[in-house]
Amino acid sequence: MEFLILTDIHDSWIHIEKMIRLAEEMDGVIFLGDLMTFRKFTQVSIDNFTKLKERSNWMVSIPGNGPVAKVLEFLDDLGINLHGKGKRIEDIGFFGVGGVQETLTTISEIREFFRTEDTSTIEPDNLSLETLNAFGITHDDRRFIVEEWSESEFSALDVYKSPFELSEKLIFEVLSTALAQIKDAPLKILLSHVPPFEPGIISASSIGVSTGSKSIARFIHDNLVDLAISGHYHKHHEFQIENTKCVVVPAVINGFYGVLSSNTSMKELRTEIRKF
Ligand SMILES: [Mn+2]
Repeated sequence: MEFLILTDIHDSWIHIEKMIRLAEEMDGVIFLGDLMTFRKFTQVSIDNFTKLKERSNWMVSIPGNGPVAKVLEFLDDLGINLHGKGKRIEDIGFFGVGGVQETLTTISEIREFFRTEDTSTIEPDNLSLETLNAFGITHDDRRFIVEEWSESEFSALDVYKSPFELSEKLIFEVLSTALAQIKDAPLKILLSHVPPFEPGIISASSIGVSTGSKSIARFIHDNLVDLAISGHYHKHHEFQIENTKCVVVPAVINGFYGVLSSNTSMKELRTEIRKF
């Protein structure tokens, strides 16, 4: 079987014709969230996504971290929302969690990492420096300095919060509920918007550390998951948690899509990243 993987469309529809053609050719479409611009609602994205759904042979999806309530309703109405649910097609069971873990906790943990660990090998670019500066982390003479912050400086970070945030505890529960629905499937694929967390310094991340979810990583560690596929980073990245391959699919808005193929008789799953 073959599936088209799309993530982080963010209102970018210049590849709609090719998306539809690929959707028609393949057995199904997997969408990993962030259909529109952060916190915005765009009718053209509703119309194009509906068209894509109608032309697809099969489809599953999870919401990203930026949707307004109407977008969550839209995914539910299409009957494709796998947040907290599982859905099986032949031998493959897909199950998922949407959104992102609590941003303020993530930022506190990043600050703690830069305060306590050796980060001298991280070479941030200007954009990463901007992000780190916003988190109260400055860079001077190859050294990172974490500013002491008061309560009010912390609450100013509220602007970074996402419309769809879940506690790490809830993320774990959502995944448990979802997996239970496909527990008999020979192959189990975890779909999440935010990738699983990886410890230490991550060269693939622009700020040098993972901004992934610790619960998703722990869930993969604790359960038999054959493959984990996520979006959110907008860049291609792959890593392992135990025997599970974790694939971060780059964004449609950057011109990329993924292909998942399976040969169930060999219990083999492959992923590939392609450009439109
Ligand atoms: Mn995104």
